[in-house]
Amino acid sequence: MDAAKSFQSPESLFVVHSESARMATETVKVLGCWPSPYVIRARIALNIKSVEYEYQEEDLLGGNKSDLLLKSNPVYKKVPVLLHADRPICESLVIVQYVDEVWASGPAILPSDPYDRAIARFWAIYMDDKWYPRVKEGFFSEGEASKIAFEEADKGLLLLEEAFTKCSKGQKFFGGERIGYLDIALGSHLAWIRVIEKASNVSLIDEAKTPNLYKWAHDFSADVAVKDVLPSTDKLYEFAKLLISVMKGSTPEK
Ligand SMILES: N[C@@H](CCC(=O)N[C@@H](CS)C(=O)NCC(=O)O)C(=O)O
Repeated sequence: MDAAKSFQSPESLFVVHSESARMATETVKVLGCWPSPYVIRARIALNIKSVEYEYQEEDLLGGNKSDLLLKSNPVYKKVPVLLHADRPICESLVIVQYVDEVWASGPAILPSDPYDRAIARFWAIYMDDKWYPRVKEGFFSEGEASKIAFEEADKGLLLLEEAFTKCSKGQKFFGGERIGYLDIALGSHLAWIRVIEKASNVSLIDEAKTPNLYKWAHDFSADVAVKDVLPSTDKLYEFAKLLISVMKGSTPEK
């Protein structure tokens, strides 16, 4: 390698460091919707880093997205959006990684080892692309379609139980002794999982079938960075009834 090219003067290092320090103090705003597991991810990441932020609730059910949301996420028009120094960052997992990098001096969210980081990203994509869609399908469909979807979701949980054993290396969380990237990716769904278990009379994260995930779910929900942003089962259950009635165009059952 050309030594002259790789050399960074002490002055330029100072400029780089002071720029990232300045960014860490810029204003932070989250556009969200409280029942959204994806919004919960962004909020947990900010809580882990003790970042203060303004929160703006979007009325998604009423179909009233703010101009700021439409302008900030013109591609998907979805929450969450993180506005940092008025610049938008979209997609929950991208936001979690961004928060980890900008507030790097706080507790690490992604694993430090590149291989562990790659594995964590792999399972997070699996959860979003494969596993959670089956859970949702089980909930929103009926009869045989619902049964098959829940069976697939169950198989996915067995894979995630195995992934937990490997990633946690005998510790409390996927990320070790503290909540990390995969904890946030899966844990953000816990409130909906409990509601779906109650409404559909199924057992997903089950003490007998997935004992490690069962214990993990308890520890995760009780964590200080999580407990105030994860909605209660009762509150979310009421919302789920409303959501279904809006989807069916009817009045919610009491
Ligand atoms: N892949 C996105 C999913 C975000 C998402 O689906 N957000 C939903 C709320 S849970 C939303 O904004 N829906 C509004 C819409 O679809 O118009 C992420 O991880 O951020």
